[in-house]
Amino acid sequence: MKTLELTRREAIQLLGITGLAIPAASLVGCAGQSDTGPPKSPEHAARTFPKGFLWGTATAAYQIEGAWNEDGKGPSIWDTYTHIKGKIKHGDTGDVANDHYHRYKEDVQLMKGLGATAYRFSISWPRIFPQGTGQPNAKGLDFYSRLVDELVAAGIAPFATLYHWDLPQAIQDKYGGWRSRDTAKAFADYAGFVAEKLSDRARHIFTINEFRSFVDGGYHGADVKVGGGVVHLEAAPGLRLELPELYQARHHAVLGHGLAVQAIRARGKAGTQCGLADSIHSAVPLIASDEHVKAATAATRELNAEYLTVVLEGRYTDAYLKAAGSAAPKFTPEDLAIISTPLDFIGINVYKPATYVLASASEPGYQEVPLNPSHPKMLSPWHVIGPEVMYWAPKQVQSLWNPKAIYISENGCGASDQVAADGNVYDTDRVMFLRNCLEWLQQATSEGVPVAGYFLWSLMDNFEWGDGYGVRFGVVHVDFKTQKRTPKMSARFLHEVSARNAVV
Ligand code: GBH
Repeated sequence: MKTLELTRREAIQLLGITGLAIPAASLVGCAGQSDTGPPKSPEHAARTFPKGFLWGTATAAYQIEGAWNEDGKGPSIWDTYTHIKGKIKHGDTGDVANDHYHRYKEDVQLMKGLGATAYRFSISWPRIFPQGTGQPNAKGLDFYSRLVDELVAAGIAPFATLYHWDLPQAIQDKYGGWRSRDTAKAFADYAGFVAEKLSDRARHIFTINEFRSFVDGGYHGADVKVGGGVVHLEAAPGLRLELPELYQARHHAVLGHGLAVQAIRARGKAGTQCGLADSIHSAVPLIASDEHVKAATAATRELNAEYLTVVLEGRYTDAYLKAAGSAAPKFTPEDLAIISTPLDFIGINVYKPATYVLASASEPGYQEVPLNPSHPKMLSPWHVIGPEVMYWAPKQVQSLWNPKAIYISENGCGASDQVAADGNVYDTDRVMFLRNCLEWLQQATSEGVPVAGYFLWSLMDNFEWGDGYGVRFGVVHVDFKTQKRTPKMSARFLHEVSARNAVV
């Protein structure tokens, strides 16, 4: 059934009543709907999300906390990296960032003001273990403990991420970071410690955020073709290793995830929900008919072979190992069993389609469709617009791996927001982007895809890695000179969505 929205005049014509003054209210009554607004079709009414669906925002420690060397925190590889001249636009660093370390109470109130029911934040490993391993730093743990208490008191469910890229510099120095299995083991020890201390209140834990970004970006670097342009990807520690070492680092990262899950289960409070947050590479069918939909799902499985697929299936795909050739990672069957330790949920960060595909008669059964150079983008040069991925990504996760629960652990967009003369921030592009994404997500949940919550990236403008403070992702504007926070129009939008549990 097609959505039928009538203007008052059309309704009058349809009813064949002309020349009569009919009060608007009685027209609404004709459609048998509520007493305000235009008539609503059943589809309209069904723009709701499942009962208990969580609405939240997401952030990461290095991007907002600041206080980079306070209260006994050890340096992370991002502290080192941003302090190298020329690495970050405008020489920006996360030294102060949003000063969230000191302003967390105010920031939790901001979340409350958004009507948020959940919050995804990350924990800085070197705040808790300044040397990466060994003696914990009580003051570091205390910060997160106070944050979690504050969230719980505000009725906001804390979702903690253990690793959002800020590896202790000591671990980089001692072990060469993710080049070594020792890093995976140290990560598990840290994960178990945090679970023991916080999982009585933080009932959901994400191990690792976006393997590809910090492993491929940090150990190899890449130039990615996007539409007509090329995006240069680099992350701390900014190494340029050969392929065999890259493949091995990838393996150690998923191994670290698996070991951490086991440590959380062993030391966390019973019933702690454990998963990961990965930026799934979802292949979107250019044409949504059966053969292309099937081909796209197969493509998504292959495009995630080194991360999600091995975590959820316990094996590297044949095509992945074949393509790697002599660079393929070295691993044991025991490694694979650890890596694929069952999870309670899967978090997917969804910003854009990885690619569009069509079915193909030749191997591997699908063909990537080159992106038209004129395909529209949001502000970030990588941010190709394709909101239908918010339907296909969770749908494909369900059909490939059938998890108990899926979270959209990130979705959002960068913009160049400014405070207008009237004090408002009119981020119309962000509201447009978010609404389109949520329309598609709602279609997925209405078809029974088990998405349990949505985290908007980000609560507030923050340190956007290599782009510094120039690209703003927040629904709250931050003036980095004064630390003044100003909710944008998108904050108002999120509040409405959360209050109604529906697309608005
Ligand atoms: C997230 O990554 C991060 O988790 C978060 O910290 C960050 O602030 C936020 O998004 C905004 O960037 O290969 O064409 O995709 C976003 C996902 C994945 C986007 C890698 C950039 C590189 C270009 N990122 N992607 S492409």
